[in-house]
Amino acid sequence: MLIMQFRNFLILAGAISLMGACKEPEPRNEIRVFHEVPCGADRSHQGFSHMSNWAGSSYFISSGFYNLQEAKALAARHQAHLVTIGSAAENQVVQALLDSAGVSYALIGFQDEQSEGHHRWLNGEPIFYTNWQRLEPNNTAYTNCHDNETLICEEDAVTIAGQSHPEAGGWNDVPVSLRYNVVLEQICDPVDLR
Ligand SMILES: [Ca+2]
Ligand SMILES: [Ca+2]
Ligand SMILES: [Ca+2]
Repeated sequence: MLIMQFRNFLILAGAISLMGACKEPEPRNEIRVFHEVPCGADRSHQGFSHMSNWAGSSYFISSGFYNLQEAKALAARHQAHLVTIGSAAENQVVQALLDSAGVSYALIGFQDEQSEGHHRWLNGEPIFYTNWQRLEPNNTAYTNCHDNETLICEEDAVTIAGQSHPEAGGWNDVPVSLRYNVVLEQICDPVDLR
């Protein structure tokens, strides 16, 4: 009897250790998995012509044109923010998005509406990097300075330029009333990717 019980115990122990051996290995590098998954792919692409993923964010470029106020509303509707650019590498990612969509200029989330000359990211992100074009920001609209008798010479929104511009990837402050393509950014949620 005791021998039988011991034999059953050995069989059970063997089965458990076999189950353990078949278990899926844990992913060793979660960051790598995180970056490779197109995290924005399941979100609505309606109204956006291209998207790309980089370092845990998804980037979308609008096919339509929006001024700064409209762009903020667009971002809120898509649970995203107007793109923030924190490094030369991220600047390159955003410029490449403009180039793939054939866009010359697009609004980014940088602005100085509250305090002239004190540019801030709309989502409150710290400023690690800027890439102003030569003589920018100049806060001066050389064209379209009047709109229905109202002076709109101030420039408090900011665009990034595509490859057709001699200073491609460079930033320029522009009037908040003018409409441009818009780049939105979504921070991917790693929990969604499991
Ligand atoms: Ca960013
Ligand atoms: Ca300004
Ligand atoms: Ca300017």
